[in-house]
Amino acid sequence: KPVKVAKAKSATVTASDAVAIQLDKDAFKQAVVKNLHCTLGTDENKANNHAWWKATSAAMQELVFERLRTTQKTHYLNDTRAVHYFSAEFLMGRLLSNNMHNFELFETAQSALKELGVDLTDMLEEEPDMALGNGGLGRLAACFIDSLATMEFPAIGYGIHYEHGLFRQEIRNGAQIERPDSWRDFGNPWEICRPESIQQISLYGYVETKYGKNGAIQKEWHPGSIVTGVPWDIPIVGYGGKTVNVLRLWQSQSSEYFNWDVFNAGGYVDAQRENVESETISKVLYPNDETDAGKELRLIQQYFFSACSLKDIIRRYKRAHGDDWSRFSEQVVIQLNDTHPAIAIPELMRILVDRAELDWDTAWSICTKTFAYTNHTLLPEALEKWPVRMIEKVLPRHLEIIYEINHRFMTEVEAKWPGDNEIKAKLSIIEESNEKMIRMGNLSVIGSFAVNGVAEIHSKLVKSQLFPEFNELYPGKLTNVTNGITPRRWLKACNPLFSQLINKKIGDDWILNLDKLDDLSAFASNKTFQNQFMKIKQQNKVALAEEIKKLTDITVDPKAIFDIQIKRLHEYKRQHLNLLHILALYRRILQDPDYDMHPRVFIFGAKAAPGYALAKTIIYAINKVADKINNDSRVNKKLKVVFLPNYRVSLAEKMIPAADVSQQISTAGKEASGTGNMKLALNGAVTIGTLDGANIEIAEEVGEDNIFIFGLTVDEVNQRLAEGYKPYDYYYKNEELKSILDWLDSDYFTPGNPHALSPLKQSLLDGGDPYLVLADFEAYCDANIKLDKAYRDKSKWAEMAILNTAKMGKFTSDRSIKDYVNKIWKLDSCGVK
Ligand code: F58
Repeated sequence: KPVKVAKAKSATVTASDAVAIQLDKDAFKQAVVKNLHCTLGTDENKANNHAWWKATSAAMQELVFERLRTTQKTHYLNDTRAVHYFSAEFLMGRLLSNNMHNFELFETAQSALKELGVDLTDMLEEEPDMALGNGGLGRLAACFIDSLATMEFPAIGYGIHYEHGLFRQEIRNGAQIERPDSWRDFGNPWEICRPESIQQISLYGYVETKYGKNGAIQKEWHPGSIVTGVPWDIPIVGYGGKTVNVLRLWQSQSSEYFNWDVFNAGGYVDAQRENVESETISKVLYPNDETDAGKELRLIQQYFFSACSLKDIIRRYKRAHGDDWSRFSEQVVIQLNDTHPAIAIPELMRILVDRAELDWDTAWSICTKTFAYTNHTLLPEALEKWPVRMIEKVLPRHLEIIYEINHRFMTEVEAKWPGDNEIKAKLSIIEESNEKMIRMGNLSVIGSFAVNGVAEIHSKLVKSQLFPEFNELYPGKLTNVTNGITPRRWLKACNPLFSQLINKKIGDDWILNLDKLDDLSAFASNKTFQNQFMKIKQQNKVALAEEIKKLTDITVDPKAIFDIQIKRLHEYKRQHLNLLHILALYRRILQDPDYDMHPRVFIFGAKAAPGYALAKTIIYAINKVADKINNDSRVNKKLKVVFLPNYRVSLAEKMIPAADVSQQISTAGKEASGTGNMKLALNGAVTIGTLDGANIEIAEEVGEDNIFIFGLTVDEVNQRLAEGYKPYDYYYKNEELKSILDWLDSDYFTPGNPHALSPLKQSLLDGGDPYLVLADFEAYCDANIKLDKAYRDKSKWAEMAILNTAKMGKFTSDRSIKDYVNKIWKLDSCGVK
């Protein structure tokens, strides 16, 4: 029997009538069972949760693909301008429950499956996370494509179909162990392979200079190898189920005909090796955050997906416009998510100049109207540079083009600052260091029509510290778009109890218009509402306590404050500042068993880059301190420490709804924006944080009474460093701090293994404490005392927490996308009937 599909009215979308496709419970049951039988070849008696998950996904897929087809047809017929979001990372998490929520079918599915004897929540655990990203940058891309589809903007995400996503983290004896992530081992129901759209790209080889008819110089690249890119499409369901856009991820494959010369010449083994190498390109995601790996394979990954995506875009453009390039930049805007896809700039120049035979100026004009670039970091070690020698080897023609771009740009600089070689050296795409390097940031600024930072303060620093001369040269090019998060995943889906309470109180318009949450402000001091809110928080905490027990065997009291720090492990994010404060509390309770504090559970989730030794030491330290504290009956009624292994999107969804406190304690000026800060506040956690990244805007929204701000500001940090910061001063001045650091250095936490944690102390003292942990320690402890006091007043705390949720309207990714659309992309939405 065919699935019953009914279309709803398509007037102005509000949350309650946004349902484009409705399936009743019986139709849903039928669809699932049909797929169990016909797609999986099993039946109700034999099916385990995994089979049910696949059958349910397949049932959903029928709806999703139908809308995908309609969306693509509509976009094609309307020949719409579209944004192409180029990102080396898309941290999607799980898709089934998200797609059910966005089709407004979650409750239907839940009751349908219940009647089939299946618990939906348990079944959803079968889906592996699609962890094709490291952290904030990759998750931002995932939130953005959700908002783009929800607001019905023509958009396509382009990235890499990694065989292995971010490593799975195990904790053994307190230390991080990396295990491969194999998210596709048992098949992925959400991807469709599109062999009809395969692309081929070139690598290596040499460039031949030729002379054309009227003596014009022509360049011909003779590649050394050719790699095939196979596209996999993941449907991106907008809320309301009307528009379903696509995320297109490229998988590398060796080409049938590449290296036949080698083969024929008898080099069979070499030929095989090259085959293996081309398949290696999309094998694994580099697990570094905020450092640049500088590896040839990473450069090839970047070129591989950028070049495949450009070819795909051009194929589509030509279908509608033939060889008329004049409308290209009207139809196509490409957003570069950081510099990782920046090699697309010289690649488009190559296609326009060498292939389409446009003159340089025309080509450059098209190029610089097509690209826009988002910067996500100011950390010098994260700003990408590639050795000239490496680009010359891998992409010889691109190096020539980069030199030409730079040569012409230097003429502009000379015109603006005649004779100023210092500025030239600073702005040049080529860094004249020992080993000559290509600066991808400079290339991106020069080749784009817009450059944005990701929070107000960050964009200000991009303009004043990172690219001040560019800002002078191109007034108005540098701008801000503050990050955001999708409220569908990060409130509606992950916190059902709270979202239902909100719906009851103020209706469900907030799902598409997050500013509506402000209507909750009127109830923030209402005792009944406070009690309802606190009861739900408590239920969420009980659920997380059970998860903690299951994952770590640690028992925690849900009545304690749940204090959460979840993010990549990095010195600038200062998990070790949190740890020092925990040690201070431990010591205070040991010295005074009646030390007055509300019981508190400190919960961490964090992965460290495998090669980042100090980050791994910090994880080890947290786990070792946790072991001691959790097993010390003198303190463990008041204090517990939990490190949850393998932090990822699906774990975040369980932790965030249960948080009382959100730790956002980076050194001012270092965290570009942060987005976890927004997710936690949206779910009613109160932030303790520095004036850094989006914390500043969060503080503006919630008001200073509803957030615990502490520590040095950006200017104060710079001043301290300029004066010559001496961490030893703090060590000798603060007796508590000194004792704690010495304690860490003893073998108290690592019995039989003294000095295992010494590198930590070392980095904070002799290492110069580059992120000013010691300078902020005292202010942090004071802020924590205030927080602890505030928590004791239950009603006051509930009011603060509710106001945090109420004031998060600004931080929906729908608003970020509207900002991109208005400031940069200039797109029209395209309603899909
Ligand atoms: C993050 N960057 C920023 N990079 O650190 C964070 O403040 C911001 O909120 C977020 O981007 C979104 O704008 C980030 O996640 C990476 O993971 C890169 C991966 C590839 C290597 C370089 C870092």
